[in-house]
Amino acid sequence: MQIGLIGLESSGKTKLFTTLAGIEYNIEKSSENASVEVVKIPDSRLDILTEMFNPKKKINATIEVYDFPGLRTSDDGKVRITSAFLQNVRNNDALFYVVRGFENPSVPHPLNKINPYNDIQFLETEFLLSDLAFLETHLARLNKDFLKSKDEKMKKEIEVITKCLHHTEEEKPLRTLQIDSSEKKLLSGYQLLTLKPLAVAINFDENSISEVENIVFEIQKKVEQSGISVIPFFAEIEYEMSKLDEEDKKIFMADYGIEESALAKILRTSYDILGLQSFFTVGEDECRAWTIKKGSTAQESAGAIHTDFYNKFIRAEVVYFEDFLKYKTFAKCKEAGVWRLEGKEYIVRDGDILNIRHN
Ligand SMILES: Nc1nc2c(ncn2[C@@H]2O[C@H](COP(=O)(O)OP(=O)(O)OP(=O)(O)O)[C@@H](O)[C@H]2O)c(=O)[nH]1
Ligand SMILES: [Mg+2]
Repeated sequence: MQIGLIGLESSGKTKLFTTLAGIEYNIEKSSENASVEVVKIPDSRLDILTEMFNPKKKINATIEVYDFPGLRTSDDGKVRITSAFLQNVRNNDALFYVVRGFENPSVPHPLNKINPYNDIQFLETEFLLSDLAFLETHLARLNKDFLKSKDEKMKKEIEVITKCLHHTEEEKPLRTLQIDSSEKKLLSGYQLLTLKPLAVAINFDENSISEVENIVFEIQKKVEQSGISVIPFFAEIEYEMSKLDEEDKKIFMADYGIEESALAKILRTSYDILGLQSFFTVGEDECRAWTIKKGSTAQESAGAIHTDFYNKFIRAEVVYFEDFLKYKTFAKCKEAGVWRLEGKEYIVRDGDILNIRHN
C-alpha cells in the first residue's frame, strides 16, 4: 500500500516526509522524481502489548510513503497540472495533500497568497475537471460500442459511468458517491482522481499556534461533505522535535504549548483512508501488528502472516485487545468467556489478537 504526499511547491512535503521517515532534510530537490520510504505506523496498543509480553522483537505495521515534487508556476505565471503530476497521483492508493498555512516572504507561494482553503479548492477543482473530461469521453465511446455489441457487461459499465458523470457534474467528488463493491471493482481500473481517498495536512508556522484550532475548524466544516479530513501540523517544529530525545521533546512541546505530535495522527489517518486496519500476534519472541483491509476474514488475515496459514487454516483463537487489557492473560480471558475460537469466515476487528491454528 502506498500513500503519496502531493501539493503545490514549497508547502512542506519534504519536511514532513523526512520527519516521518526519520531521515535528514535536504533542501536540494529533484523536480521529477519522488522519494520513497517505508514508515512505521505508531500504535499505542502494540506498545502496551509489548510491555505486557516483553518480547525479543516489536514489529509495527508499515506503509510506503512517497514524497512527490510540488506543482509549480509555469512560464505563463499559472500553475498547470502536468501529466507527470497526474501520473504520480494515479499511482497512489491514497493521497495526503500538504497545504501551506505558514507565512514566509522568502518562500513564494505558487498561487501568490497563503490561503489553505483556496489551495484545497484548487486541487479538488482540477481533479473534478479531469474526471469530468474522462467520464464524458469514456461514456460516449462505451455508448457507441454498446450499439454494436449489445454486450451485457458493457451495459453495467455504462450505468456506473453515467452515475459517476452525474455526480461529477454536480461538482461532487466521486469519493462521496455511494457505490457497492462490484461497482468499485469496475471503476478501479480507471484511477479516477476524485475517487482516491484524500486527506489534507496544513503546515502552519509556530507564530500561528494559537489560531490554528479555529482556522482548521472552519476549513474542516467546509470540506467535510467532500469526505476530506484536515490535520494541522508544524513542519519545522516537528522536524526539530524529531531530533530530540524524549525528555527534551517534552520540554520543547511544553514551550510551544503542543500537546501531541501530529505525525502519529497523520500516519493513522493515512492508514484509515487506505481502508486498512491492524490485528496483533503476541508472544515471547515478538509482538507484531499486521496490516489487513477492513472487512478481511480470519482466513485472509492468516494469509497476511503466511500463505501456508491461509491454505491450511483450521481456526483462529481470538481475543479483542480491550478484553486482553482487562484480563491480562489468555487463561483469564478464557475464564471470562472473551477468548473465542472462530472459523475462516469470521470478520476480524481492528485490534483483535489472533493465534492461527493450522495444519
Ligand atoms: N517558515 C516556515 N518555513 C517553512 C515551513 N515549512 C517549510 N518551510 C520552508 O519552505 C521550504 C520548502 O519546504 P519543503 O519541505 O522542501 O517543501 P516541499 O513541499 O517539499 O517543496 P517542493 O518539493 O518544491 O514542492 C523550505 O525552505 C522550508 O524551510 C514552516 O513551517 N515555516
Ligand atoms: Mg519536496
